[in-house]
Amino acid sequence: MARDLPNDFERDGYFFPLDVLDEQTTASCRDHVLDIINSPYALKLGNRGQLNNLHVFSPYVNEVIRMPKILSAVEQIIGPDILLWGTSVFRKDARSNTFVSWHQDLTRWGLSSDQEVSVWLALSEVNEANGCMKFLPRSHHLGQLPHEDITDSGNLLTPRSKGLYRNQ
Ligand SMILES: O=C(O)CCC(=O)C(=O)O
Repeated sequence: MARDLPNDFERDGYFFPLDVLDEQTTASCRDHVLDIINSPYALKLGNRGQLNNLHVFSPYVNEVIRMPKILSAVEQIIGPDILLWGTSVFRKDARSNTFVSWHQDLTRWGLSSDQEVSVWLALSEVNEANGCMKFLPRSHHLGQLPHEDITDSGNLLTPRSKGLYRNQ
């Protein structure tokens, strides 16, 4: 079946895969993010498990998120007037118990307009066994649903004071 980004996104709530970063850019981006995670700046951006808004701090990240392939995909969904809401890095180390609990981004961010799209960039190999992003296909047709936050030390969305990386 032919892929059609805006239609597939509207039908399923996601579009995957999108070939954006070449191998070299992926590796350099991963190294750059790891350097930040291991630096004292990680605490200014959240903690060593979830770092937010790296683009404000890192010109390199700021450049990557504006790559034409990314902007073009976003534009096909919400049009050319694009406002960046934020950037986040979720760290899922091998054999760790870290995960991101089920949520809808709009609800988490306190937004109500569905003129929003999240771009998820994999900075390492992604498969079902190693913590890939999961979707409930077509669940967006149910609209915004109430959330229950799951408090768990491995949940990267658990407030910092109770999370795995609380002291780091
Ligand atoms: O990486 C994940 O498991 C979740 C990421 C996520 O929630 C997001 O990109 O909005």
